[in-house]
Amino acid sequence: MEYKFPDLPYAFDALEPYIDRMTMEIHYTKHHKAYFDKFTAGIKDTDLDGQPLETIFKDISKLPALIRNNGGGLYNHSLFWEILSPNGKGEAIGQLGNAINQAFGSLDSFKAKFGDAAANRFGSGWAWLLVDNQGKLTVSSSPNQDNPLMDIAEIPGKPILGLDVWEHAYYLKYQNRRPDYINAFWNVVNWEKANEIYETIIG
Ligand code: MN3
Repeated sequence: MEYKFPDLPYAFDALEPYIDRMTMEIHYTKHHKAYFDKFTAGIKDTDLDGQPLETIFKDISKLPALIRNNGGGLYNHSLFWEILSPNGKGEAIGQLGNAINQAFGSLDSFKAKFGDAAANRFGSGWAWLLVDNQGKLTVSSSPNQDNPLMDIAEIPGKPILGLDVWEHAYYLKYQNRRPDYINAFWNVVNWEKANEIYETIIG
């Protein structure tokens, strides 16, 4: 397969006022693009070239940091853009909505738990909603550009929602106020897409 730098599914200013235009533009065209370029350059002359990222992540502990950091950056941002939407604001729907209620008690208690994971991730990283390897819906966070698909993950599994808590994701608008950015995130979550991902995972 050929690696793809995905289109942004909406305009740079579509998530205003929750995520500002300039942050989106720099985040997508500079940060995400750099992960893509460095990953594709780094993987090119190895025998893993063309392998799906999910396959590469299963053995990431044996691979160079360049592949881990940039492959993670490529995957994580591709998912991130997909689970955001200017038509967010909704409630978790479908089978995912039911599973969230079952696993966390309510959507609000899920948001609190996910928000804690995002706020307490020291330095740069991501917060995740994932299905763990026992099939259970759970919350985790990871440093840098690691993710739950990697063999080094604290809680391995399949990601549904990821929230980027690197300062480059929020500093222009929110500066040191990461919790405000986390709260704003809930206004732009694409629950339809999240449910689609969940239903694909559980088959
Ligand atoms: Mn980022």
